[in-house]
Amino acid sequence: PFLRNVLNHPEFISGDAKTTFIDSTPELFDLPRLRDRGNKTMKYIANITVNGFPGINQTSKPYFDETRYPKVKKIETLTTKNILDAQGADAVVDYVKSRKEVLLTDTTFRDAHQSLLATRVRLQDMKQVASAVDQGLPNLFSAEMWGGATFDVAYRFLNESPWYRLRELRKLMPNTMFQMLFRGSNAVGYQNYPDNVIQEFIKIAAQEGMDVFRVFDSLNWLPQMEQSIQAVRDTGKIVEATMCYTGDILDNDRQKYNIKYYKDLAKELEATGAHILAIKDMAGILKPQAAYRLISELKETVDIPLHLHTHDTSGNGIITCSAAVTAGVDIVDVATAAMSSGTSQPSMSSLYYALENGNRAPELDIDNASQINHYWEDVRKFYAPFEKGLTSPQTEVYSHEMPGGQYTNLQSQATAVGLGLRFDEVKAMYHTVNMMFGDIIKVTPSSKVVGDMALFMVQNDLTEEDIYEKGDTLSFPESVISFFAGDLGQPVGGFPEKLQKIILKDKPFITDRPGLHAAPVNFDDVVAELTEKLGYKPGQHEVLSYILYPQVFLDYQKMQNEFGSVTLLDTPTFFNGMRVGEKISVEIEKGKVLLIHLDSISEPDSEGNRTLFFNLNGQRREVIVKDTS
Ligand code: 3PY
Ligand code: ZN
Repeated sequence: PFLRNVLNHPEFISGDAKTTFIDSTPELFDLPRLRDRGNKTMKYIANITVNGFPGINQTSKPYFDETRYPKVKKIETLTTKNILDAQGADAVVDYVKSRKEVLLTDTTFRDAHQSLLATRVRLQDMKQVASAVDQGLPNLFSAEMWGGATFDVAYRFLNESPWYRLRELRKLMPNTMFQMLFRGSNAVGYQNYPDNVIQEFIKIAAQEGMDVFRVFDSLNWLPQMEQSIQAVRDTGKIVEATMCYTGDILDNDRQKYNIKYYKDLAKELEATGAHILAIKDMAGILKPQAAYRLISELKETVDIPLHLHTHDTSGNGIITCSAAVTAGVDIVDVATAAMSSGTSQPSMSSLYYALENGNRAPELDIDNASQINHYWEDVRKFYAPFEKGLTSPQTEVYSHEMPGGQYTNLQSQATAVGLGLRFDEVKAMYHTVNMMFGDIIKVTPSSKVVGDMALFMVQNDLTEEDIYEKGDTLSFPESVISFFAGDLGQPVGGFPEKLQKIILKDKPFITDRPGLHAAPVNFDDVVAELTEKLGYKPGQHEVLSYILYPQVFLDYQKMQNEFGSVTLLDTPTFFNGMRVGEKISVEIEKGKVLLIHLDSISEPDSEGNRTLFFNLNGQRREVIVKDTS
């Protein structure tokens, strides 16, 4: 399987090459381009081999057993995606309502790894299982594979374009509805964006293949969701209007978020024209009895289908889902077993058996699910350095209420500021801060504000009393100031005034929608600015990425120029580089393979540079790298 080039092409060797040879086989003549790709790829590998991947402390590349690729039986059936494409969003809603069985959304490609592996799962690993999911699990309602933190993490840490991820998976999964998590006016970011950015983002995401948008606001504040909900409706795709669940409806001592609160909110969300109502239990604190009551009463309150999202942090996720199914929930979120439980979603296979023989058991080919699960059992091992999650159920989540996706992140943040060993204190402080803030909904980005404040207080050994007594002299984290200024919208019941004064000092605050204060972005100006920076006219998706994450996007472009697309490398090589004597192959296009062998690595010279001796498709190559390790 050597790289085919003109000299070893059979027709050339046999002397049969005609004058039309170049026209009919142009791919043989782009050797310089392939060589350039090869050189850039080796440069990346050389760098990682010598200096390691940022944030990974492994000293040598681990050995892994051969991956078990899934062998699924293809099941022919009409899917939700087929219905959406042929008949539109309302037909999907009718289909969901007509089903007796509960439907499932598979979150493996998004929330599962966001919650377990710091969002680090790469496209390459999703691609190898994508067709198996599409063909083997066609009864899924949807696959959640985009949005939330995956958008910026892909650029920031994986040198991967989230748009490319969406397109590639779309090709491999033509019969599965794709679902994304959309943070309302905060889009896939951590701050408020102008309305026209929100609208454009949704339009382009829908064009690129997104089907279901779960729109939430981090304070459950409707004005921050309305623009997004309407924008999704305008695309003809499906919008899930979302209520984030916090508190405990069955706790009589904690009635800020009681059943009436959720029922009233459900009616308001339905009135926006949403197709589905999502109940987003981002921390996994919806206890089974509460789930039964909440779903039962919501079923009587609204006509649109209900979609439950929970996390298994407490270990009670399956019971919560099962109670919700008994109460009539239409769709629930689960993840493939090997990527489930703990701070992730409950296991798809476990829920299957929990409901088996009941009258709402999901339609699921459990053998296909097992095949897919074996694959993930193997692939999850590649990401061991990012495993900071919990190895056992944590019922203390009922007290700190930290979202599943935040837990590992906050743990890393705590470690980064030297509080790794005091994480228990940080969790307790997280609860204290929530109560100081007036008991707010905590989900990205409001959860980040609570986390930042908790870290700030533990780091500076501050108690709640200290904040009230000497708050005037403290400089609070930027995110906390911005939150109290109303930049994320208004919390349920308003801000606690005394604390707001202490934190804002003389800074003004707003009580209306932040979007009303944000001037629309002039896209033509941004295109011009970005064209100048990139040296080519960007696509609208790139313009959006630049607006949302200017520096992150430019850094990604810089990495692309230097190392080419590293998305295609296998994950162990991407994170660990190569061992001396190892050979890898990278299929950079169909039938075009780079065969890379690392022969040796020199000792550092007087300037600390090492030379790596590679063999690329039979040709010797040297790459010099500064050893900064
Ligand atoms: C996100 O916004 O990324 C979340 O997963 C919130 O739960
Ligand atoms: Zn979640």
